[in-house]
Amino acid sequence: MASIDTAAIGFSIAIVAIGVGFAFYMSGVQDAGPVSTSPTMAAEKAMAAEKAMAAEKAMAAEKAMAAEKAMAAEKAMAAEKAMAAEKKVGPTTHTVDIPVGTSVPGCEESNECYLPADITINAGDTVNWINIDTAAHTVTGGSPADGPSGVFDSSLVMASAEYAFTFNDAGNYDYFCMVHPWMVGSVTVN
Ligand SMILES: [Cu+2]
Repeated sequence: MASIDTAAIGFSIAIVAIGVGFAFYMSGVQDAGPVSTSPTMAAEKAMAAEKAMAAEKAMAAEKAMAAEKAMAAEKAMAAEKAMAAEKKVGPTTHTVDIPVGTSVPGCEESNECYLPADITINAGDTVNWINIDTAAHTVTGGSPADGPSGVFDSSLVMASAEYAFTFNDAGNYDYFCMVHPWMVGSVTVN
């Protein structure tokens, strides 16, 4: 009989234990209610952090681009300065060829009796004519119609010979070949 009592007591204790456990479980579920909002807050925080990082990254990228732009601009300015410095280096010599075959008419049709036939230079620059033809030619200031201007005249430039003249005054200088009057050219001095 005593064993049945023990079993009954044990059963009762077990039921009470389950009841208490259930109560605890319910309170836990109820407690979980307000806590359940924290995951959304955490997600919001994570999103905000991501946004902040993205903004930082964008700013860093912008800064890098601005720095690159500034460097490119500096380089361009330096290049321009170098070019300006080169220009200021002083008088230069320009080459004009007297082409092969100009002793017979034809070159005037394409304005190639001197190459280049028209050249623009700065005051103080020199033009050096090189006769690469087999015939002799002249580089004579003026025009076939008006004759020599007297400003410059190479007289006969033999095959493979050269003639140079320095133009110190601005202006437009026509010239021609006294041997072959179809040969004309011009020098524009700025
Ligand atoms: Cu000639």
